[in-house]
Amino acid sequence: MAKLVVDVSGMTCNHCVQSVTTAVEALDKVQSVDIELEPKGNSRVTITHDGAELGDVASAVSAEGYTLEAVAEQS
Ligand SMILES: [Cu+2]
Repeated sequence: MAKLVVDVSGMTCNHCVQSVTTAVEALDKVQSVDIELEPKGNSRVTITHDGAELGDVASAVSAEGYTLEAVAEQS
């Protein structure tokens, strides 16, 4: 299982967390999503996956109205 950690801007509350979790978990090859909400900055999104594409994650995040700002860790 691989891990992808990204920083996402624009998330302010648990509704945002739920939206992003649902959207990213719906992607192919994503096992689980864990989000550390940081309402005043970038929230940290940890994705456990089995070959998911970074571009697909970025698209899912932006489709919900948020922005993938940076990749913090990829393994
Ligand atoms: Cu919100």
